[in-house]
Amino acid sequence: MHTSVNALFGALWQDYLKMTPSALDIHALLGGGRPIINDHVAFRTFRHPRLGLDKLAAHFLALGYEQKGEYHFEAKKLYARHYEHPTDATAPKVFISELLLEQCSPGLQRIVAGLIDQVDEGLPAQTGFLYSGAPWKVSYHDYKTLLEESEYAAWLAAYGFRANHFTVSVNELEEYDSLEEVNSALKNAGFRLNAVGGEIKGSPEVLLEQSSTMADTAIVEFSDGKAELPSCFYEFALRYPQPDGKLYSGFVAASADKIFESTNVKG
Ligand code: OOG
Ligand code: NI
Repeated sequence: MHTSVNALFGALWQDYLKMTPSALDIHALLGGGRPIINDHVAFRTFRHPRLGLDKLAAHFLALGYEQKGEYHFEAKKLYARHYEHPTDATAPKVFISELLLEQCSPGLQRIVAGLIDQVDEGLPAQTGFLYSGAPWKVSYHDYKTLLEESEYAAWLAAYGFRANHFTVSVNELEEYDSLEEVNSALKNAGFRLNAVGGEIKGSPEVLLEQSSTMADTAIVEFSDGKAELPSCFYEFALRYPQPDGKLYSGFVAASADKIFESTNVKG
């Protein structure tokens, strides 16, 4: 386990940069040379005793994070929770989701069982697991079969365990006051935004507005060849104050449902 929040997020960031080279351009564009504060990062996994959400969360609980909200995505067959650090205000929030395998087809379950069989029981607790990528070999054929049923399952089979996005805290940006301005700057610089359900997900009424780029691409090595696929993306979040004056710190399931689509192959 990592000994500090900084060490863990530093390592997550280095892996994420390899998958998302545009992240540095986005920092330069939005930060104007100043450091960017990240609101949260997100991870994906399969629900399974050996490597479900709890196995990933253990790394954050060990660093003092606390479990907060939970979220259900019926159509995508996902369950998620978010975690916050109670005292370290600079520690990004963490959003972890898992695919509910028991609700998926026998064919998908069979392919995923073949992946999970390749994972040693002790692996998910090891330091570095959260940025280790795919701990299994998968064929392009199986990847395509997963893709027909679940973009999420296919992405996870190809990319495994790593931050699938970091999220700029728009509240902390000095030169931008609204998510519209951030989106315009991104589009003028040539970035493609996730437009599923509109470029801005959420509203001041739900205390959270979010947008995201469509993922960069990377070359994935399958057991039977290589393919260029969507990798990881950058998200932008603007939070609004609650009645008690504190910024809302949760997530909004209806918005998250669309953010997941930032790694879609089609679109
Ligand atoms: C997570 C999508 C949800 C948010 O901020 O609502 C999300 C994912 O793509 O794994 O990040
Ligand atoms: Ni997010």
